[in-house]
Amino acid sequence: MPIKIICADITTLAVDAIVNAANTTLLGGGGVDGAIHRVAGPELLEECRALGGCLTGEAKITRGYKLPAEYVIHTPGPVYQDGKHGEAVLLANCYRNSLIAAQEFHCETIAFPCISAGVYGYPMEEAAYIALSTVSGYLKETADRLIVYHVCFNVQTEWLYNSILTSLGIHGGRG
Ligand code: AR6
Repeated sequence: MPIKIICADITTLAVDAIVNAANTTLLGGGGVDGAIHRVAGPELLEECRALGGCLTGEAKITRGYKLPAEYVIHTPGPVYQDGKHGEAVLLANCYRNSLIAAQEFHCETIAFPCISAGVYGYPMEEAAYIALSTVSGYLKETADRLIVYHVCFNVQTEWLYNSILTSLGIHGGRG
């Protein structure tokens, strides 16, 4: 299974597309969104302005500008309330729609952060489970040849992702 778990700063990765855990304005913010805009430079914001925002769970693609990645796929995750407001479906949609966008742009490699698990408060374990089960389900369904990196920002998260991957019976890999 072409799923890899790595511990890294997503802005340093020379993949075809990195995914931005954005907000619905697509006009930047903190967390991974802020980091991506800082490295990409002001042209990214300019392109984002022209997109007119994005609904939660949907995804829009831009160029990567000064990033090593060719494209950025922007997807606003759900704000976690109590898990009873459709958060899981919306979060799964983020992963699916990002993968569809990557496929449309003929990407071979894509890197995801743990969407919604920072500022938006999604419990990390549930967010990681949704990430891995959605991506592996999509790759199986579509027989897509994409290599998907799940980028963890610390070793605890990396450990969690690896244990979920094992519990799902998926053979991933590092790096
Ligand atoms: N590389 C990889 N992962 C990162 C990086 C990085 N450089 N920086 C943070 N993370 P968050 P959200 C991890 O808060 O919860 C913004 O203001 C982080 O540890 O970036 O979806 C947007 O504009 C966490 O595990 O995204 C929105 O308003 C994960 O990325 C809002 O935050 C996601 O954390 C979105 O919140």
